[in-house]
Amino acid sequence: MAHEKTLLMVKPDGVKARLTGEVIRRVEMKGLHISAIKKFKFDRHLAEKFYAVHKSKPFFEDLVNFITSGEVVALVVEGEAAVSVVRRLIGPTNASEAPPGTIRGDFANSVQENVVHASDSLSSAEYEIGLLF
Ligand SMILES: Nc1nc2c(ncn2[C@@H]2O[C@H](COP(=O)(O)OP(=O)(O)OP(=O)(O)O)[C@@H](O)[C@H]2O)c(=O)[nH]1
Ligand SMILES: [Mg+2]
Repeated sequence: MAHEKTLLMVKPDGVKARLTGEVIRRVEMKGLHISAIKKFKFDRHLAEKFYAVHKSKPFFEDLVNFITSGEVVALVVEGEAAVSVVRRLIGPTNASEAPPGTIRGDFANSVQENVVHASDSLSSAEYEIGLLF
């Protein structure tokens, strides 16, 4: 195991539902460290870069519309095995199937509006942090 950096982001639905503090609380309670934080609104150009891996997916247009629909809060999270630990804290993509105790399982019930994003690998973490910070 190693010290890692990952990107965690509260999406527009999470910010509107005032879940930013709850997300931060869970990350800190887990023993991870927040080394940077930023609130902003994606423009289309940045959203298309951020979600470039999904460009060919049928939901790409909806996803870009959603992520540009309001402010987000991006966090750089650091700690032991941070990439996989944060993915486990947020739960599976489809919030309807996410178990209780995970952020998506506790606060969402949709595949698209699922409260948070987190990098799925060290290389995507590097790409996403470089893009947003
Ligand atoms: N409408 C719709 N949106 C989807 C679908 N699959 C994924 N998404 C959205 O696209 C985002 C990115 O998908 P993935 O990267 O596969 O899922 P993920 O890694 O768990 O989610 P992120 O942490 O946000 O990247 C998801 O978080 C959802 O918001 C789908 O089938 N339909
Ligand atoms: Mg993803």
